[in-house]
Amino acid sequence: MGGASLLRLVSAALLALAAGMVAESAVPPPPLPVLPIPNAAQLAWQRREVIMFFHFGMNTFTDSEWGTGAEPPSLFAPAALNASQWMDAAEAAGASLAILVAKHHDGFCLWPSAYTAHSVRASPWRGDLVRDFTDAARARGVDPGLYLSPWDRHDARYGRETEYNEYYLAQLRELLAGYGSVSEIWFDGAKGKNETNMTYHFQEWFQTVRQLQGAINIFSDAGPDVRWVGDEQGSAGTTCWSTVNRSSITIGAEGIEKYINEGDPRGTDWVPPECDVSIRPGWFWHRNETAKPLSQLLRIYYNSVGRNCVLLLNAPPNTTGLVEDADIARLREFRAAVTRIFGTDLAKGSAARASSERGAGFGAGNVLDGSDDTYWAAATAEEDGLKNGYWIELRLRPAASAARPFNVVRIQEHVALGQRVERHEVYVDGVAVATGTTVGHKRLHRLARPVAGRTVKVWFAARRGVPLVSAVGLHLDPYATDVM
Ligand code: FUL
Repeated sequence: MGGASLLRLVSAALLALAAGMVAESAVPPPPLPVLPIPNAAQLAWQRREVIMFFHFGMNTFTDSEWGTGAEPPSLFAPAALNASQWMDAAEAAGASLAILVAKHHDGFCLWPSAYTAHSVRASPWRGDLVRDFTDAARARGVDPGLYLSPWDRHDARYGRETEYNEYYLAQLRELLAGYGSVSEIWFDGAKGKNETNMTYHFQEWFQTVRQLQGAINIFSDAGPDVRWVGDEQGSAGTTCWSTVNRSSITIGAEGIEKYINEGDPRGTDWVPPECDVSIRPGWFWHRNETAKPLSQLLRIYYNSVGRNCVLLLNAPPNTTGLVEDADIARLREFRAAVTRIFGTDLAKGSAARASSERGAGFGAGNVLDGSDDTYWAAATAEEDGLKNGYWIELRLRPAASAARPFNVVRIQEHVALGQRVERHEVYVDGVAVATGTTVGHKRLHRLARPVAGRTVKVWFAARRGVPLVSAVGLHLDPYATDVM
């Protein structure tokens, strides 16, 4: 055998070996994303699902919701303020992030700001609530967030564009440079009508935030990271896209509510919605108000978390400086109910099959493994020829199906690669039980009554690209009679 033919033989053998190795060990890569997609901080935020809000300040002591700014600091006198006790509320609600209103519209600052005399420094209390709050949160494994009202009814600079924007930015720097890492900053769009008006320099504000805090999520009506959902009832649209065109939203403007409530399937910016709602009628504590009943809090959960949103739940501390025991008990009841409903997945142990599968690592069974990171991916449209459409079917364990009816269907998309589903239908033994449009991070369907069956099929009737589904779960909500 000549040298050249030996070389040919060896290289052919090597090639065959390499081809074999590829066939044995290679898995298909994930499909291309459908843009836009969330960044890491937005993705982590979405998975929190429930976060806490604490409205406490001058209004707590004057029994109001919007202070005038004329309140003397001497009124701020909580006898036993204890931010660590507030974290009992966050813990009870199962929240991993808690946001403090550091300054509301009345302009009174809960930290000793160097730029104004209108702060806790001039009050009988004299502490630093931003310090107490951020320390207490971290000590309990809760990430802190802050709210700094743009609208300020106290400060004389308000209305003088450069001066007030400088003042506001200086305070933003105090908050974001002086208290360690902050996970969310809230820019409220509220502004009184028929009062002094002015232009806020949002671009300067946002860029300053980015400079000071790398992994923070910036909230406003228009993001850039997280958007307002457009109402204060904790209710997203039944169609709810994480995408919008930021340039179509003017912060604080009237008439934007519907657009931000539903999002925009053609939006080029990933700005998922946050549903802010108080567990009491007011944002601030009032003696005669009490917490919403469990049934209402659960309805809010379904209408927010169950519609691709994060729920921001407000629990207002009282004039003593404590969250009322009854409120904490209600939050605990709420979390216990959520755990009771979703802690058991009746789909567990089913056999899953789908219209098509992309290959190893993307099988239908991934929707049952409890992880947001694994998902069923259908074969691409070209491979599948779209002859079957897109569907996934669970065949329930025989013992489970007869004995254990369910009245909640949970569907989750792997949104890390973009939000895709535009329309879907759910069938139990061939009978339609629910239909909807978007899915997103999580879509919860409450059925009119519990059903039992052998098969549950979800049909993805319209979508952008192939659907990527990380979970299909079935649950029994024993509280459903209260909430339908
Ligand atoms: C609104 C404010 O006017 C309310 O007082 C409250 O702070 C709520 C969260 O945002 O725009």
